[in-house]
Amino acid sequence: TAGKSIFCKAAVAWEAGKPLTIEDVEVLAPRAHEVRIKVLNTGVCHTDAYTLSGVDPEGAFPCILGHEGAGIVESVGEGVTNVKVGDHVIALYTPECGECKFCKSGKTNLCGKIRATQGKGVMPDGTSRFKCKGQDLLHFMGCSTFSQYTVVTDISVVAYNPKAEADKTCLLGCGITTGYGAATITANVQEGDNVAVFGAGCVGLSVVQGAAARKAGKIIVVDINDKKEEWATKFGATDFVNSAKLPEGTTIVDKLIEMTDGGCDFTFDCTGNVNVMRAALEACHKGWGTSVIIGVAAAGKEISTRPFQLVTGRVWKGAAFGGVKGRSQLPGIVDDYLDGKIKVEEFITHRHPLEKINTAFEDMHNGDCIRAVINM
Ligand code: NAD
Ligand code: AHE
Ligand code: ZN
Ligand code: ZN
Repeated sequence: TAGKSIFCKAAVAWEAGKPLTIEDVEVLAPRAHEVRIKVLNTGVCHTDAYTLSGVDPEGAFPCILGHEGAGIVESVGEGVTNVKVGDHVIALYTPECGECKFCKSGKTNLCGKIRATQGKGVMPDGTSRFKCKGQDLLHFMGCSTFSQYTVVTDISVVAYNPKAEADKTCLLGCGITTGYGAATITANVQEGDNVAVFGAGCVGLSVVQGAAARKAGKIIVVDINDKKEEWATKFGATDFVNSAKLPEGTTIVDKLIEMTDGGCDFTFDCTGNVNVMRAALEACHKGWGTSVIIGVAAAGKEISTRPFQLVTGRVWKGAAFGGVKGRSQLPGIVDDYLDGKIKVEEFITHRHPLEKINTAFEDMHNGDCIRAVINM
């Protein structure tokens, strides 16, 4: 099929705030340094809902959302050497070119090579590979996994051990890797460290899993949904606090400082709420405590705290994709999953066929869902 369009089904976001609609789309052939993937499974991440809601300053419509997907390489364009037809792959919204200033620095997993066009919803040559009803559809986060076939740049894809199944590995394309990496790479949690994790979704529970792997001391999960206590415990949390049910006059910051003899070594925001981000920073131990922002906040939202919080040694940082370098490190994480060192299927609470993808968005909003996996 090299050089030819494929016609398939995709969930299209025509405009912000509206449900997705299943459409017949045309997926053009991959051009030079592009890869066409038959998507087998995709997770639905909170970030897909965030962009669909209209609060993402980079959100552009109509588009095909989805960035947590796995599948098989269907065809490759000229010059592609890192994957071949038939490879089992995960799409990478954080690509790795290995050549740009970011990649060469060794200091970050962010890659600068295609970020500008990715943010505009187009391929590096400035055009789209999707057509529907006579118009172009935009790509999303360089992945667009809510389509049965998608085209990505070669630096945005990585092959992994095919013994691992796409209906699990898709979640390593975002949620699980993001949280696990934030704990083990960005924070580099050490044995005995006291940790607080705000927000027990797939991302927060993955931070818990990473902190537990590092034999952290206290691993305190903070959420406003009591149903998350059982989930937190399952992934290795030692304590659970419902921040909406504290006694009058006690803040979550007071509570965490009391529980950890002065504050946490590391805290993580996995909610995207800027007030939570402030509390997470202020619950850090004076002199060294570090707070990692993972949650994504709406356009116009800003974080604030008294500068004194930083003067007295607390550190505010953040990470995308858990600081994980997709092409060099993700295959090893898949192997860790196969070796039983990382839980993956435990996060899956719902499964739906592509036609029911809007149900996955409803699942996310009703509080009983950790991850819904879509069968394409
Ligand atoms: P989710 O919706 O599944 O989970 C969020 C959790 O936060 C829920 O359990 C909810 O009850 C809890 N929560 C909401 N308000 C709270 C509050 N005030 N205090 C405490 N808990 C609260 O989301 P997810 O898919 O796990 O994603 C979490 C966040 O991380 C989102 O903002 C998402 O956009 C972002 N994200 C960022 C990256 C990255 O690379 N930086 C990657 C994936 C997701
Ligand atoms: N488009 C938003 C920012 C969204 C954002 O921060 N995305 C994260 C990944 S979330 C995955 O669920 C990310 O990778 N950020 C780094 C980057 O380069 O986008 C906005 O505010 O404009
Ligand atoms: Zn995501
Ligand atoms: Zn790069």
